[in-house]
Amino acid sequence: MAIGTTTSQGTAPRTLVVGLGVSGLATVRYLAANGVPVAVSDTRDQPPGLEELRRELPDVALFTGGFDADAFATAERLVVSPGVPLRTPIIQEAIARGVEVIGDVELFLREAKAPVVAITGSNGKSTVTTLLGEMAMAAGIHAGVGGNLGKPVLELLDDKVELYILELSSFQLETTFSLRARAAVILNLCEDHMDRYESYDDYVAAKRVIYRHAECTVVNRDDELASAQTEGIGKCIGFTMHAPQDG
Ligand code: UMA
Repeated sequence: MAIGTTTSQGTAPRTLVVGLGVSGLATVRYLAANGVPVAVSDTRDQPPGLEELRRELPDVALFTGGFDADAFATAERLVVSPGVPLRTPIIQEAIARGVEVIGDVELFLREAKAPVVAITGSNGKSTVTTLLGEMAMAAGIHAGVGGNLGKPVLELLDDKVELYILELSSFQLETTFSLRARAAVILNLCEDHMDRYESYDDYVAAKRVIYRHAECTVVNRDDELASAQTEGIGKCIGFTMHAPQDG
């Protein structure tokens, strides 16, 4: 059901936000605040961010109860929420047409001015992210802490922030291309979200994006897959539950 089909901006929205949950709402707010024509599509009739969107940005076109074909057809860019699988046919069609498909983390990285520490893993990533945030605070560093653990990354953007500490899920990493982390870690790997991936290798590959272009990789020496292929990416620091070895 289309419950909004026009915008007050006068032109067809060029950016379509796919999914109106926590990250979708933050994305719409961010784009609207920057004057970018935006529309939203969600498969639910009553997506979680509906009331807030209506209240704050009543002119933003919203298509609910299914992914609206016209809204996708006119979009030049999709900002896809992490919970929406990229294999969704209408998203695959957009990719085939050459439409840019990114996530909120990618938008964030294009704007963030402070270095990023990026944390992923199948388990323990929220704990490590929170702990690192506490350590930064204790060291007097103004840190922005968020991502998959709750606060959407676009809500962290602030010129006063000296260091961003982000928990990133494999879903978020699938739509992230500009990550150049000051330090990146995959804490551990085990089968997770296998309904979303064709194979365990696909899931691992999604996670490994975190190491791409990292200045420093922090690797779990006890986890072969999490620590593999980090040579040549930058400085590498290992951790282990066993007796440490060289490097
Ligand atoms: N939606 C569709 N079609 C679909 C799937 C979803 O329209 O096929 C819509 C839903 O109707 C809903 C919206 O998309 O309105 C929800 O989007 P979302 O699932 O991406 O959830 P958000 O509220 O935006 O929260 C997301 C993360 N959710 C997921 O990755 C599933 C949150 O992680 C994260 O905290 C938040 O962004 C802020 O960054 C949660 C999570 O469960 C905690 N993460 C997984 C995990 O930790 O294992 C990866």
